[in-house]
Amino acid sequence: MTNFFKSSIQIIDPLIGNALNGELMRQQNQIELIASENIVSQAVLDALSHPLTNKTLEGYPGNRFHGGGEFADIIEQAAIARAQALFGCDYVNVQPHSGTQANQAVFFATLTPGDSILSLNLSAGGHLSHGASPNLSGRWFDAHHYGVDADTGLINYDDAEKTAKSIQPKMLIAGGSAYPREIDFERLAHIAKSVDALFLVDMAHIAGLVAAGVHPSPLPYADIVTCTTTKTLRGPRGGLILSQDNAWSKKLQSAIFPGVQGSLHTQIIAAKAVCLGEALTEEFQIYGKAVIDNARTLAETLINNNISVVSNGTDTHMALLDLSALNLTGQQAQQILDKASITSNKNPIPFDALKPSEWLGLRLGVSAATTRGLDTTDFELLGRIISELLHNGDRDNSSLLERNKSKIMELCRKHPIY
Ligand code: DSN
Repeated sequence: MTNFFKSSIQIIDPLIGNALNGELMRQQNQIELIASENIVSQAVLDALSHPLTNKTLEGYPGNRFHGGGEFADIIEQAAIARAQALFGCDYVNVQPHSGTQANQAVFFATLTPGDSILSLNLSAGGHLSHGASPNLSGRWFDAHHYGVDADTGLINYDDAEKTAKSIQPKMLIAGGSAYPREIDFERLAHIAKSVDALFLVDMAHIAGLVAAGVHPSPLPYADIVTCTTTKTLRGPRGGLILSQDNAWSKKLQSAIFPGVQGSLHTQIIAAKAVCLGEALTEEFQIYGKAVIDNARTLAETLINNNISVVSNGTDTHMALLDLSALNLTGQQAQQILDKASITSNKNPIPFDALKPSEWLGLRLGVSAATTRGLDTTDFELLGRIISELLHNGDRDNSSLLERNKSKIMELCRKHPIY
């Protein structure tokens, strides 16, 4: 007998229940190094699984299209107020379902199809939603890209300026998914201004570092900032749109609703409020500092063990490994680390091939493992394990794999989750 309101998922739907249990055990028993992931608090999980998910609402607090929104209004207003306090900005929209939808709403509010945009090249660490050809942004806009210097791996600001002067974009975009260094937001804002372009910063990966005060904020320089609440901000899947002032507020509000989205994901907005509240604490500042220390330690250990790291280090939560000297593709490296219970992802490196199966990069991020409590000593060990595994990558060496896997299991036991 099942009770619709009480029976657990294991009784109602064992296929999905068992897969969920498997996923929990997978997370507990591996070290997560995918740079876009993190491990949320129990409070964030409580919000995500709350019956608030039943509530349909459109519009904004105090101005909804459906009744019964009084508690959702309290929650959405708290999320907005917390984001305003955290990032020191006037305009906040907490409704975007994802970072990509936040970007789409910004485009919808500020551009016309056919307008030119200028963003960081995908292989230099940019993002699909910034004008990549298979993405809607690449189909609807005349997208151009700036890149990084081949020797340093750092953004080539002179190149960005030259391209901006020649194409006169309507929008200059900074940020992405795999650029491991601080971005000179002031310089890019200056370039945007010089060609009368809007300046959008997508700080999806670094939002938590900005919130913790361990990375410069783009808000004083950008017309509009977007981010996700996952990744370093350590919240649920979803996006935010922010701006230091209210210049674009009316257009951005209607671009999200009714522009590119319909009803809210109310339970996700509650989880966003919780993670933003957590990010306002001193504990989160300590976490942000630990993320930076751990990422530097990981990058330094890899370099000291003869693994090439793009830009020769990191200023953020991630290191991008260049595997070309190791005769490995990113895909092969990802599979080798997987076998030792380390989860990572293949990634292009600057000037890489177009085909994902040929990419020569591996992206490693420390945010999730830092949430687990791993410190610099643990990351030195991880760096040595990863180096040893990658240097021996093409050999079938099961004892090496087992030895390193048991060290990873030991780290997992030392730092349990949930
Ligand atoms: N852009 C993808 C990543 O960085 O992994 C998803 O957020």
